[in-house]
Amino acid sequence: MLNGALIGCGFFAQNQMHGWAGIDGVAITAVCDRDPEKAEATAARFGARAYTDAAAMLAAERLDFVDIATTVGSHRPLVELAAQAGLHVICQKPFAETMADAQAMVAAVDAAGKVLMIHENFRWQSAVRAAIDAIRAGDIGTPFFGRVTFRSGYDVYAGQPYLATDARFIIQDLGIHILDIARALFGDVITISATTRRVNPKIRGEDVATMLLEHDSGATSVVDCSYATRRSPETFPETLLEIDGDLGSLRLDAGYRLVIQREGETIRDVAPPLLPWASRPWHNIQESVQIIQQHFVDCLRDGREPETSGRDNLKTLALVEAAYASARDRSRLDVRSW
Ligand code: NAD
Ligand code: 89V
Repeated sequence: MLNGALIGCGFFAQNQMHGWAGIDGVAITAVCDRDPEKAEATAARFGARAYTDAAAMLAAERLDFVDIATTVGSHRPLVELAAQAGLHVICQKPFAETMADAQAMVAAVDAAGKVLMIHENFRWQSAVRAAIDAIRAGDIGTPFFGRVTFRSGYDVYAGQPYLATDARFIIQDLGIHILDIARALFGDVITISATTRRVNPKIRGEDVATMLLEHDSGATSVVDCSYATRRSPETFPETLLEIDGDLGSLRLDAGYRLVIQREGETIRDVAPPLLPWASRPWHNIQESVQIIQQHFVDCLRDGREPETSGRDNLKTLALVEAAYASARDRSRLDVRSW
């Protein structure tokens, strides 16, 4: 049995607790939030002990890992605390506010000889995964063009008010997921250029971003996201794909429809299941939480580095940083040395 503790009992952590409850061989024995009401409510809901101080919790509990579900500003001190306590760590995206913080966290967990995985779950959504598996299997040959797109008018600010008030919004919150999907599909990136806009006047950061990526593999991808797009049907929170390869093409269309054209055409319904604790339209994301948690546990048991390890995520985070710099300076940036 692996014993874990959750730090941060807010909006998204509830999904993580439900997810863990469905993973065999894992028990989340303690939860912590500096807000005592949130800590106690989550502890009571899921049958764990409640704490308001992470250091006190790590000192009192016998743990194998911590799951950090706080917002980005607290990630570095909490990851370093867990590393000092000799624990494996799974930490929510965005990993860090700066590359220096992210590198320090990777080094701290490495020095402890433990595993650090980033909860970068979009590449683990079952529909997206079906597309990644098809591309990696060579179903359309070698990709030369891709579009990874997420456009929505869904009110994300109601559940996550900080998204309206933080200086950075869509690239750091959502673009990070779809940049990571582009890496999973087409490999590491050589150059990136980006434009950003704020369309909604009531928020502080940018709610639209369009990015152009040149990949090491020779593919070019367009990665675009918007929370200012009124569309019907509303596709939140689906990531849609269009990929052209030298032998065929792949589309992940709205409604979780995967179309692969080679000599003929195959159409698959890749809709995620509605888990008993999940609710539409979030069920796509909610299912991926459990899938990524299972990957974390499998990697711990097998002694493997997770696909979305802290080290791997440095490359996704570099794209976020470079996209902001490119949009600010109207430049195209080589990210190989970031
Ligand atoms: P939230 O503000 O609702 O919850 C964060 C909680 O952490 C708060 O209750 C806060 O009191 C607590 N906290 C902060 N610092 C703490 C500390 N040092 N010790 C103990 N508790 C502390 O935020 P949220 O919307 O749940 O987002 C949390 C993270 O999850 C963010 O990084 C966000 O980007 C991410 N997120 C990921 C997904 C996904 O699909 N991967 C979806 C939504 C949110
Ligand atoms: O997945 C996320 O990071 C969320 C949302 C889907 C709303 O962008 O913040």
